[in-house]
Amino acid sequence: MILPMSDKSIESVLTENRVFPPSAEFAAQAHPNAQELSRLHSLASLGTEAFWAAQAREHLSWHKPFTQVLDSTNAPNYRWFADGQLNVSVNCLDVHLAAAGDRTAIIFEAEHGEVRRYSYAQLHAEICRFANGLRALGAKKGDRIIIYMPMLAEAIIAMQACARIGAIHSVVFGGFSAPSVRDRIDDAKARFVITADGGWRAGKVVELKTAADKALCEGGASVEHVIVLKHTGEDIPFKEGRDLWWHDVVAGQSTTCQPEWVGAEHPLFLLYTSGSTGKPKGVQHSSGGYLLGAKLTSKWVFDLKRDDVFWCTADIGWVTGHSYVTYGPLANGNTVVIYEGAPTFPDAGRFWKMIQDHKVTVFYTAPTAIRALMKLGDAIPESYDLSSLRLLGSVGEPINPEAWMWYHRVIGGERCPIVDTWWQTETGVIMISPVPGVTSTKPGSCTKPLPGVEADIVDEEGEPVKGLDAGGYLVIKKPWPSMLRTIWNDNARYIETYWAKFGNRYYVAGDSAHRDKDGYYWIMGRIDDVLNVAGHRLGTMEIESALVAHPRIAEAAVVGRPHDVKGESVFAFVVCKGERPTGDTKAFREELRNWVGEQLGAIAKPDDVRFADNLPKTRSGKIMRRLLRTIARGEEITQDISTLENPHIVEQLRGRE
Ligand code: 7RM
Repeated sequence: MILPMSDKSIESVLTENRVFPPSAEFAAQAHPNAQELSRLHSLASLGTEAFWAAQAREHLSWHKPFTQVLDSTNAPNYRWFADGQLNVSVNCLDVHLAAAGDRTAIIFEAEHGEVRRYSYAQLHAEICRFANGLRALGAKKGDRIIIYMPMLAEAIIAMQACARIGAIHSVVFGGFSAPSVRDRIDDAKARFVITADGGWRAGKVVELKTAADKALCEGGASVEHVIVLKHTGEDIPFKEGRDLWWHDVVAGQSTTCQPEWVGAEHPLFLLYTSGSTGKPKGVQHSSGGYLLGAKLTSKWVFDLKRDDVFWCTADIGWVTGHSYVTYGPLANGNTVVIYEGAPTFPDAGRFWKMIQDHKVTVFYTAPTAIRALMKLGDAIPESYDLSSLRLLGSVGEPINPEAWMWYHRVIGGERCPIVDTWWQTETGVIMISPVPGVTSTKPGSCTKPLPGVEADIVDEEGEPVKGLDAGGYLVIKKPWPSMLRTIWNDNARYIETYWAKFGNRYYVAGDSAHRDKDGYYWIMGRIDDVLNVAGHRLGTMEIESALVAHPRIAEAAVVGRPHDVKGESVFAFVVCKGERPTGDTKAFREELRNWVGEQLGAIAKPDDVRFADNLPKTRSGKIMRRLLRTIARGEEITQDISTLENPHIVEQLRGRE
């Protein structure tokens, strides 16, 4: 394993000297404010267990209060609040009904423009009806239920209904194909699949039911029923006995439903996520600890208040959609916006129009979306009224300073703080992030750990790195309530992947990081994305940032390519603003090489620069670096490219068109 980062390569980090304190106006209304945050930090510094116990008592509604806080008997399989009982859906819905039943919980916008609103009371009623319907089919506590749906209110209803009866949901992203659905059904041994006749994306129907059928032909023997929401109205095959319409399942069901009280450790969901090797892992999350984290971080990081309209653009197929659409904001009684379709449908102004129309106050999206929209120019967002926005968030990958500055200037009107939030499927919730009313931000840094999170950066021996220019493995040194509990069916893999490296002492995130003189964290990327060029360690991310800083470059991905003399050389895939350069591009490639040389030093100059219309992205928007490495090496492609957002781009990346 190559340890990340030499002094040289972090120059850009340590010389980033732009600092953006929150405005006095924002700071004055924020919670936590500076005083509240320092109180939280000092409480946590007295002991994380007592800190989390106090938070759990204050912020969750318990059916049976817990007496045990952290159980480390089987470390690193930690347990939190284990003898307490609660129900997650009660904490997200019922607790608001008396005082805020009329408040809007969900504003749903369909791709074709229809808008539907659900108050907390209506949402509660729909969840209860569906939960009763599930029970009538025999679904019970501990059953696994696959949810394979478009981004509809019904997807949230399905998740919450599972939580209400103690069933364990596993949401499969609607963009995934039949084999992924099948693998997840089989690994989880799911009894039910909840899907729709189809979904809308860029004006076309995504055939979910057809994919589900295919998955069930090839496997999925554990599935008894498929519940199908009528949404597009397409004609679909229907298997008598096995398949049931959603509207028939809920017909005649009561709008109240006795919740299943579960232990705090009862699994709330499995979410499959890819690791660096092997098949996707079923990350298992708890009920109590997870919900506590989702609720608190929604409040702390997004400063959510009663009148906020929060739009997290993530699909519920990703952890971000779990924690910051379905669970966190609803536990706080906030209003969330959800959108079914493509961000550029019918045109690239869709996000900005929705912000304008729904008066979105807090907007949370991914750097890849920001860069894609940035590429299309300022005029589009500038033609919408974005003045309702007061806070912006970023998640999923490091955000390059150029995209950060654009987000700040063009979307945030230079008045909105940006929270760059670091976390993972495994951490459950945001771990390192600015607290927007307090933390001064720096473009490209996720700043500092939240209260109760004991992050550190350690070297190969597990010793904390010292000094300014030292980088290493990002680790979390104390268990936290929303941490994953295990990998479903594979506890050995849980221990091996996240704990074994440093003798089960720390949770190893798999990212490399630096800490600057102010104690700010800079995530350099996955530890397997690090290059070693002639003995100099380079973060691919930094070279990408340098490239993207060029006025003509919209997006870049850098990978290593084996090199006879230098060990590895830098290979850059580049997307230009406007047209892709074709014909003789030698002069422009040379210009870019020199540009990077100027920014980072000659060692970082790419040996190869290849232009493409886009980068290969997974459906969640992450660049598939492994595929790029294969292409850069000129090797045969063995990866499955069917899960790419844009498989057609591969030929272009290979330089064949
Ligand atoms: C929430 C999510 C996790 C990986 C993680 C990092 C990267 C996420 C940031 C980030 C830099 C960030 N879950 N990552 N957020 N890198 N800055 N703010 O994305 O499980 O799908 O991915 O994503 O490498 O390990 S995830």
